[in-house]
Amino acid sequence: MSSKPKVLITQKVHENIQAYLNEHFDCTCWEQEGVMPRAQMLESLKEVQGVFLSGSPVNAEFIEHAPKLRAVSSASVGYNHFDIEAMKSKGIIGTHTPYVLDGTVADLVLALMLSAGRRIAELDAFVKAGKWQKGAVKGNDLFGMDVHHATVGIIGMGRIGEAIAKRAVNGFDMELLYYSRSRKPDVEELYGAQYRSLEDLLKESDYVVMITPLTPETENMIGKEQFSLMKPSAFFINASRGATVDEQAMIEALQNGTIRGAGLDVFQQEPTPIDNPLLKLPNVVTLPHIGSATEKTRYDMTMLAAENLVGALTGGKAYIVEELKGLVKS
Ligand code: 8YV
Repeated sequence: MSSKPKVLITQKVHENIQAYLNEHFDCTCWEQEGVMPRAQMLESLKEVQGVFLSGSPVNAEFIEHAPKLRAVSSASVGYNHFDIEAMKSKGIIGTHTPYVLDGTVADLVLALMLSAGRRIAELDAFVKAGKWQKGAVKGNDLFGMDVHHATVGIIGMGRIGEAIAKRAVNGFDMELLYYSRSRKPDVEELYGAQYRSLEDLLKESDYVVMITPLTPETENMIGKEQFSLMKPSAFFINASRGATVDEQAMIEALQNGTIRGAGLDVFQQEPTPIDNPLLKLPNVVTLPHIGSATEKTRYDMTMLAAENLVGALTGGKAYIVEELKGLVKS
């Protein structure tokens, strides 16, 4: 019988990463594309000490099915799918994958700002629909808003926020405002970032960027009142989690001209239903939650998640999420 810890791998991973996991663990793996169906996942938890997953909820139901569970490793930086209290009560460690995706997500945020501000997706559809004809375009029909030298307000100045700040200031000469749980003297010094209250940030920014983790404090942080503070010429960008925003209030703000447009990588429900009114609005750029989705970054995240699982189950190095660090004695 194998003396290696038993673990469940709920998605197919690169062969190198699988080989690394096999060296350390007795693995039960989902071999097909996509993620192991929930019912099967729950049935497979009985004997395992560790689980590798991405966004699947680790809640009371999950934990009830896993009496031997000691660690869950998520291949994501966000961990709002962890029920922290339930995990704490059973002493289950949770790990995530910070750092390796910062630049990739920051690139996408700049792409959303450019795409919304310069109307890239809308005008691409315009050309392809054969509407770019002599005499058909009048006055400022095709004009958008500059990104360079505009004011960007970043909500959530963590590692990804800082990578966005760097690009916005060094690449686009933007004015930088931020709102965060704590002041970031380094970011203020390096990029001239100015701290603002949430209200003032919303009032002063041309591009408002949401990049805060989803927590009880940030859930529905932006709603009708907050949109009404924004400039009618401003754009709202969300690459954090859909639930940080009251989506209905955002739809209304976009439909009635309270704000000019939006660039969204995340939605309240994912995949977002095809009848979501956001999908009908020309002033909204929508993406299917691809912030970290490049081959290299997803490989790096998956490798880091595998290393975290090894570290968590063998007392080695692991990126344990902040709220669960106390479970490990140093
Ligand atoms: C994840 C993300 O890959 O890291 C995160 O928090 O949002 C993405 O990069 C995705 O959530 C995995 O399900």
